[in-house]
Amino acid sequence: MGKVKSLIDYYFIIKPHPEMNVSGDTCIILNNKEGLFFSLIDIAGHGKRAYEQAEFCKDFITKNYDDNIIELIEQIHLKAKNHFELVGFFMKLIKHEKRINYINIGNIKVKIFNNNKIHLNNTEGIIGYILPKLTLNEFNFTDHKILIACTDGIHSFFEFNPVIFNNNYSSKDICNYVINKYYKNTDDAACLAIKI
Ligand SMILES: [Mn+2]
Repeated sequence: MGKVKSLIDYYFIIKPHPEMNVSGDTCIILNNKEGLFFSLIDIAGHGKRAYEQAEFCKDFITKNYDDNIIELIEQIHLKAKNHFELVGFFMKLIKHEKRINYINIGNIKVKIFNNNKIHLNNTEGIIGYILPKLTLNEFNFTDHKILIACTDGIHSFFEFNPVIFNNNYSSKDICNYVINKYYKNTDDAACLAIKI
């Protein structure tokens, strides 16, 4: 018998700066033996150059992520240093242990919703410029929750009330809702939603 893959509903939407057709915000999702890995990054600036730097990070993360989030961020920092700067949210979801491990460097907002709302910690710093000593954060969950991560192209007061939508709202619906309601229209924007 083959192993049954646990299905996790996740989705992301990237919206470029209103005067551009490419974005310096991007999302990278990888699936390895330990679980799913998600990263949402926002390169400083926007337009073609930011897009190319984001593509570089996407490629680098895809090739180099080996289950160690701290090591990965330190490697990106060294690659970016003196070239470009970024903020990023990096997390690993180990669903059967009902746990996520994460590091969120800079100003990406990450909120977890069910009946109440929890903000995940941010670590001050800018990858490629100033990186503090990194420690992995842990969040344990007991029941189903909705995680939403947004870059600063989305108003930071974004809200999502699952009671309004009932549980049939997919991660795609949630992303569309957040983008339609809270997109600033002045910068690249990215929204990632995961039903955990
Ligand atoms: Mn931004």
